[in-house]
Amino acid sequence: FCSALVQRDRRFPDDFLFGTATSAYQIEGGWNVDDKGENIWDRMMHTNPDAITDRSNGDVAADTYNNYKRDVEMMRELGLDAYRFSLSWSRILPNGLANKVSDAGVAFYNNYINEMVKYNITPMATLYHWDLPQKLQDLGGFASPLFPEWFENYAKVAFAQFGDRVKHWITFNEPREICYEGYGHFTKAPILNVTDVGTYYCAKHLVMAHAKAYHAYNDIFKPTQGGVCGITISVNWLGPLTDSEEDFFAAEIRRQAEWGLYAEPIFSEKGGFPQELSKIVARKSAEQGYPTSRMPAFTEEERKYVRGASDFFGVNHYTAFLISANEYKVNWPVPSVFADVDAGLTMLPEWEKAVSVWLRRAPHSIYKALMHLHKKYNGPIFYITENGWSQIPEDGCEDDARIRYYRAALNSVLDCLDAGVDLRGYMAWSLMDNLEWMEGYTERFGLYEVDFASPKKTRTPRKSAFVYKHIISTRTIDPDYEPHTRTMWID
Ligand code: PNW
Repeated sequence: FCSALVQRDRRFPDDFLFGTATSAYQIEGGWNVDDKGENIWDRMMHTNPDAITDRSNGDVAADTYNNYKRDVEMMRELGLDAYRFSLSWSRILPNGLANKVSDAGVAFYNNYINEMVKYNITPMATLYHWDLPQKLQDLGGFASPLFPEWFENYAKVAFAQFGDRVKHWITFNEPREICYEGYGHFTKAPILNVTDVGTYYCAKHLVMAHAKAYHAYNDIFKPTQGGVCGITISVNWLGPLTDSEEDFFAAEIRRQAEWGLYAEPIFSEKGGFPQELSKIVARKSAEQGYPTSRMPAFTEEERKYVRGASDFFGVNHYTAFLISANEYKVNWPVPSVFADVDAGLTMLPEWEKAVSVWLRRAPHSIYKALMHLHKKYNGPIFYITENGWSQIPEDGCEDDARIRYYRAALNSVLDCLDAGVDLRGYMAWSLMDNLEWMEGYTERFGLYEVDFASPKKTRTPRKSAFVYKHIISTRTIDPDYEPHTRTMWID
């Protein structure tokens, strides 16, 4: 972070969308108001509090259900062009299925969206950010081949209710975290830990569900509403630890398992699951006595239906890992996705650490990840739909490490734009502190601090909020900019 003169010269285009991101369960609260149905995070946090670092839950969270006008005021303070948020499926369809639409749930999102639109903030809505209606989980959730149909029906309700104002739709947030962490491991609800097939079954049904929603939008809604529909995949940079051929191959297989499972069927020319990984899983499955591969295949018809079914590639990017064929291996359960991959991973000690164990400031990681995707998938339209930095609550509002992170990240974004990547926007995670899933309220990602002990869940801008505001309004990164006040204003 040193090329001050060069940076000052470089500008973000006027139509580049600067925003922030959040998700429903992490901020809304109102978990049982009106006729809202129970979701898998409500269930897990209520029945298994020991799984959560501080035994907390999202019953109230930042209480956006009652504070949404303050949230939009913060968007105006920052001067955001766009805001990415998610819809809670069981708030809109208490039953999970589309037989009954909640008037109260629809009214809440109408109010919230109208407040954004009133101030010219482009709403970007995610249909699914991890809060599956519990009833659908009881029926198998993403492991059920009926899942794509349930999701399509929910998506159609959302497009019909909100699509006159919402022109940017994201079907799923982070398939890897849904499928691997929720079904193949125990780090996200519903903590199934079905290591052999959980991730792969979920991946197939998730990708099919995405395609169904995409086609429904494209065929029925897009002609009159004129928006776009895509998917957000977590893509950290995963490069080889050394120049050896073995490490190059190990990194490729690891990328296929981390995000290729979800990106390849949609964005590759050929479609279907990643080829090398498919072969490895098929071979190991046979050796392990499974009658068919643990990774399900796409029929020819499904492959064609899914391929190309996205108007943009949403990327959640945070950090980088270095992959090794022989070193840093852990004892994965056998069989499991990462036993299938059979590679180790590490980070470099000189990369500054955040409080989340998986998060460090890795140099140029956005540039490396996006250039890789840009070349691999023939220059699709990208949005960075999340990027952010965590700290402990005690660190308060003087968040210089976060400022270093955002400046470096946005510099990398400018490098992508210079290199011809069709990157249309950048959403910082997050507008404000929120429920960090299994870590509860112990890790804070907000540009605004939230005082969770206060009755009103008071929001206070951190130093990084002033820096981000300055970047947005000037369309440049000034590495020497020092905010001289901690009192916020609306331009
Ligand atoms: C995202 N990683 O998850 C989620 O979309 C957010 O809901 C979450 O609050 C945020 O990032 C911060 O954790 C991620 O291992 C989880 O690199 C793990 C990783 C990245 C993103």
